[in-house]
Amino acid sequence: MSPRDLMGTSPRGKIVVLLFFCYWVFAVTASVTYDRKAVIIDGKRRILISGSIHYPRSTPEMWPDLIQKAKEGGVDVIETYVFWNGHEPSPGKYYFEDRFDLVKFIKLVQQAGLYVHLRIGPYVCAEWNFGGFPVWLKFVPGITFRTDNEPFKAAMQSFTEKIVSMMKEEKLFQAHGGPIIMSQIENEFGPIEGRLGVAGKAYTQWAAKMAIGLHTEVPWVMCKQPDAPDPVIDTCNGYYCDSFRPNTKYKPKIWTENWTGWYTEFGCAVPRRPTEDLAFSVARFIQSGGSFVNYYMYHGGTNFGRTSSGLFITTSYDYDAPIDEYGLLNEPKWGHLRDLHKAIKLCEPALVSADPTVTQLGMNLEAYVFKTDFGDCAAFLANYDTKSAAKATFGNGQYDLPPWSISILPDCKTAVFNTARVGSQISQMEMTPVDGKFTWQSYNEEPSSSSEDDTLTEYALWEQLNVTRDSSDYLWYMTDVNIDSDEAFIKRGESPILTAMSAGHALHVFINGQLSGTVFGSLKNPKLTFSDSVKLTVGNNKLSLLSVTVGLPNVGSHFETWNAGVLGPVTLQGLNEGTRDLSQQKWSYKVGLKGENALSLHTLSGSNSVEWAKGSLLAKKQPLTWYKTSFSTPTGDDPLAFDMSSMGKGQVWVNGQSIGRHWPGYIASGRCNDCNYAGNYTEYKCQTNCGEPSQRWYHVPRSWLNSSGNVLVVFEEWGGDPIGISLVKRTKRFVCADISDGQAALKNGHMFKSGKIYRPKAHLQCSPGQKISEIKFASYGQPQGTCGNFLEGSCHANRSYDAAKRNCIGKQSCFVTVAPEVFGGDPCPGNSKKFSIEALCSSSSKKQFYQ
Ligand SMILES: *[C@@H]1O[C@H](CO)[C@@H](O)[C@H](O)[C@H]1NC(C)=O
Ligand SMILES: *[C@@H]1O[C@H](CO)[C@@H](O)[C@H](O)[C@H]1NC(C)=O
Ligand SMILES: *[C@@H]1O[C@H](CO)[C@@H](O)[C@H](O)[C@H]1NC(C)=O
Ligand SMILES: *[C@@H]1O[C@H](CO)[C@@H](O)[C@H](O)[C@H]1NC(C)=O
Ligand SMILES: CC(=O)N[C@H]1CO[C@H](CO)[C@@H](O)[C@@H]1O
Repeated sequence: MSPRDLMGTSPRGKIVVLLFFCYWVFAVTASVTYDRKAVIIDGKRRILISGSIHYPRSTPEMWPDLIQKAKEGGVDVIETYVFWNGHEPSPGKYYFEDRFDLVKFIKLVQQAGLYVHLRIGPYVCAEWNFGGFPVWLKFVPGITFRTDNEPFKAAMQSFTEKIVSMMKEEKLFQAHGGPIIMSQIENEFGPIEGRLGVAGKAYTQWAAKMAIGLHTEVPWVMCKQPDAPDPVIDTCNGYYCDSFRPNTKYKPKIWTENWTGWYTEFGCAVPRRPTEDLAFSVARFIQSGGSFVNYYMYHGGTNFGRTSSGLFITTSYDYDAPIDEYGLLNEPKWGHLRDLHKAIKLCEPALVSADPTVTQLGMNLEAYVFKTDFGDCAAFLANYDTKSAAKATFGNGQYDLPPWSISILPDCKTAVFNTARVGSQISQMEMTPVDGKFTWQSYNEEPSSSSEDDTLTEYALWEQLNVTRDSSDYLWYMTDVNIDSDEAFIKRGESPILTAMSAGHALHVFINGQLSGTVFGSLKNPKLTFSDSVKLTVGNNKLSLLSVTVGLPNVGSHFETWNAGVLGPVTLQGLNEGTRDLSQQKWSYKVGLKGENALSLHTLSGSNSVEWAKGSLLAKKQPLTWYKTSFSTPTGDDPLAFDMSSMGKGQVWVNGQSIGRHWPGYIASGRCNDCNYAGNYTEYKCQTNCGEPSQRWYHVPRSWLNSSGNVLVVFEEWGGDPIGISLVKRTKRFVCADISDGQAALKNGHMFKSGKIYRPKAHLQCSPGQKISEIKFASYGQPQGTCGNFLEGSCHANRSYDAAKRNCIGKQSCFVTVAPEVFGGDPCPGNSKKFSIEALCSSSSKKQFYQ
């Protein structure tokens, strides 16, 4: 009996039969199954809203709050990848502590009453170093990644089994009473499979079979995998997934990655995705029969330490997600999606039981109606036009649809939500410097050069990862260059040209301890060539190349072939002999920096083990320099960050914890045009930060700080000036609301109170510890502009300010009901109106000082 035989009965009949089917086939009380409409939990088809939160991208102290904010935002499922290289740093040696405490994370989700989608992978991509693969895997003899290769499959199976058995022991799968309702094996393999031919196909079959054989009793999914074998569900990733169809008629339509924004690369502008377009894409997916949508990311967080990849992916993984990097609500995105989720949930009974009837209501206008025999009816009215608003006639009503928008009618009559009308609060955040100045000390990292007692030497250029095994970003390539006294360039007072070819990602060239030049690549082209004249003197010259990686690549196949570092050739041009090839001469190697490996300057004990220069001896804008200072923690809960804008490139630690790589010296290029939400989104459409550092602020979690005596250590490669570094806190500057009165409001997920539609309310909320000190703007009528630039229109209720001032001044949060009587009457009867308000948030906190 195949699941297909179960189709064609009545909708509710199907669920019962399918459950029964699973029961006797697998002989277990499988409480999570699926059919063509939806995932079925405990016998109920569900519309599920999911959000990605990657546990190592925040701290365990942040987890409960992030999960709670996701829950309040209407999320049912927390989705996370499992990060193999974090959990198995060396073969068979596992780590599940601190930010990698996966069980704790899942249990916190469970305590909040939410489900988990565990995307084990264990290839995860995710802009995570090496796509989540441990680098030691690259050196397993005979390995070929992500294909029908025995050593690879053995390692993948062993880690997958490890995770599944942990989850079983802790009773975390739904069948054992836990929150995990779904798991993923592999990740976006479909696009690669074709290139690998027969072996690719065989690998897909093997991966599915291996996963199914683990008997988790929850469905497995494979994303971007059109040939996912039964019963594995193939799912969609992308900015829009409404036209996606699963590979069989008996699988539900699942969107595993709906990109809420996009990641940032060092050297590139920061992408933002308009809230209206994101909501539109989700409504489109649901109206076309989708039943599970995951926001990638819901909280992006931070690539602490050396976990980012890409290459060149920034330390911030904010992703323009509904919860920002710091754990604060990204408004209006968070609130607008919350309102969308409420509206969708009101439609759930109709959505899970009926298939939509699609009707054209005009040019670019469509109605999707879900109507059951049991009296449920939900409608989605869509306007696909990117320029014109539309008036749609539907049933007995008329509905105003802004361009590129969908209105949701949970009873087929009342429009409770439109994707382009953002009714939730809008916040403008601010990074406020904490008073006081850092007092710096410095330590010079002497450029390394070859010497008699070098242990790592060879008459060849070595591939970088082969030597470092990624234990550090840094590898020194050192050699001697002998120049005879009869060299013509010496007599002519000229300099020969040194050329060094590298597979990436950045390179500093030192001659006799002096920096000769720096080159670096980009995500699109990590390879680089240094080619410049260098000052050489008669006799022995010390040539030292400091090759630097910026995260290992995370996308593709054949990870075993990926290289970094100076692969050569390295040549010297303009000598009497012509060009001298240095590639085959004797090279010495040193892994890591002295301050990193020998001295551990970034740790508390290490930083006390050397004499630091202070006062007038402090290094001034020198390359390869360590800096140290100490500071006290400002009181309060506002998230903290370092403003690194005066620095070039390097790494930052606080109390021995790595905050990540800084690179504000890499200025963002891109096209930062005005952004219109309407029209197909791509990551190039709505960019910010052009001409500024790609990342200026670096998050330091409060849980890493003591109240005083915190040690901040910065390693700077380029010669930035630490005097410009400051500690800042992230607070709200002003908050706005912009609400039309034509739209019904939802209260606790309901549309009506004793038959009457709820009135919309403008809600305002400052950060904890802040109060609303001023109403900068308030207008009920037809105000123009957007938050920060509102203007009164010709229709304006002259008592617009009264209610706002009365309700809000001096409060941390407040609301104003949007109704004519609140503002002294209707200023332009018969016209549609809205209420726009902007309020200033001020904090009364005491001044803080550094020590
Ligand atoms: C890798 O390093 C070893 C020494 O550790 C060396 O013998 C070998 O040639 C290197 N291979 C490459 C490709 O660099
Ligand atoms: C958006 O993209 C889809 C799919 O590529 C295309 O069919 C549609 O015409 C595009 N719409 C607009 C307004 O560009
Ligand atoms: C912070 O406090 C912990 C104990 O709570 C201590 O182990 C650590 O050394 C302190 N860090 C600093 C920089 O003083
Ligand atoms: C509001 O302004 C209108 C037009 O200027 C005026 O007629 C009316 O009296 C004003 N109402 C109040 C309450 O000030
Ligand atoms: C990386 C990737 O797959 N990007 C795709 C995201 O979705 C958009 C629109 O659906 C595609 O154009 C991109 O290629």
